[in-house]
Amino acid sequence: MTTETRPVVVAPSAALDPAALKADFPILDQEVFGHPLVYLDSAATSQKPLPVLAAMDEYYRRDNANVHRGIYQLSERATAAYEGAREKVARLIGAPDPRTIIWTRNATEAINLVAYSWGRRNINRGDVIVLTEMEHHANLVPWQILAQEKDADLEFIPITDDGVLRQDVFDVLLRLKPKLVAFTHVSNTLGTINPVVEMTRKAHEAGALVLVDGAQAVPHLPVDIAEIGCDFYAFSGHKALGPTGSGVLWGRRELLEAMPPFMGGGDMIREVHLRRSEWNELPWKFEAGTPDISAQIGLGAAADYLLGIGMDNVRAHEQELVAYALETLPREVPGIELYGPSADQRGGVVPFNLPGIHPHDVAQVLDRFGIAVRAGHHCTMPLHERLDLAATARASFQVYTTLEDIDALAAGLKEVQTLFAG
Ligand code: C6P
Repeated sequence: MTTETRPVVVAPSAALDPAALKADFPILDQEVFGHPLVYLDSAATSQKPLPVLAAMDEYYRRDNANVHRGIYQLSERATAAYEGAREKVARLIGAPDPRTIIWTRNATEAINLVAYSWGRRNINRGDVIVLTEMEHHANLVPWQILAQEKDADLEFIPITDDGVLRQDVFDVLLRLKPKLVAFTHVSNTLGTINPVVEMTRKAHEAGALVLVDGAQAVPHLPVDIAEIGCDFYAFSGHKALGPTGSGVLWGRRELLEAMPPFMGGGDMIREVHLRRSEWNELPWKFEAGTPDISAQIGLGAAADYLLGIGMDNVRAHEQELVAYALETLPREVPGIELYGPSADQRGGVVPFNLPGIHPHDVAQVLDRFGIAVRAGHHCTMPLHERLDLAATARASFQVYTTLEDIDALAAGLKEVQTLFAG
């Protein structure tokens, strides 16, 4: 039986009802060019549920004051909400100690923090850092800057044509005794879920530290830092149903203790004299200046929301969506090219191309039907080079994505083909 004629077999994920959850996301209840909005760009940023909006609203309406500074009710309430959010996020990723959760603006800042603070102290001339061909620029450029400054070497784990990391080559690269291995948990472009536990174990056996970019993992699957065993884990809040401006670096406590501050200023100090200062304890040593208080409070609410649904249920739902998309799109949209591994090996991301039509044109026409997808290189230019693709279009999912959204995408793509055939 060919892919075209195979019936769609997807088990419904009983524990999660995306149509009901949609009601929690007011932004989704709108029309675009006269069509109901079909939002398929959650890998770029997710939409925000009512509890997140409410938590931020409450902070600004009732508690707005700076944190850790005022000895008065508003500041105490703001501080309690801000620090409480740290505990919620620690629960979401299985971090045993909330003081090892460092607030950042996003995953990019979290990775840069490690590159500047740990990297500048520990990477020397000739040292090797191992990355992969599928990294987002956020987990590539900071290491390029560091390697150029320190005259260190970057090595890359290649991918197969299906977008899976070549573990055999990783094993060979580990013989170079790298100081650091940094890789994404889930690829933002292909959706590949990398074997983080096994890769971390192998890297540690070779004497390397491990940084995992979890920007596309935390929003979509159960993440347990303790089980992964890595040394640093970075992610953005805005992809995990939280607000923009919220992000996290988790680090192993003894490493964070030994690292110098990334930025200097208020709140990150214990004592300041004219010619020297003493640093605050964790996590505040890395949080100079007034933080994005409402954003981190919103992220705490997002963590509660996701935990309330259950990350196993989120993962099961996205697996169902990916399986459905991988079956439906080739059947309904003749000639469509799909990239990436099988549904069981990928998160909620489906990149594609319609031969002969630029993905920007595809996205623009889809927009006229109310369908939002991303088109371009998705901040993974080296990965696109490796796959010999100038660009791709990408549909990406979240808890509120339904099978009907994928049907709408298929119908929209047929319209694109008709338009460009004419
Ligand atoms: N990927 C996408 O559309 P920031 O911008 O710091 O919130 O996230 C950076 C980042 C880091 N790692 C991975 C794996 C990512 O996917 C992203 C962001 C978005 O795919 C925007 S380019």
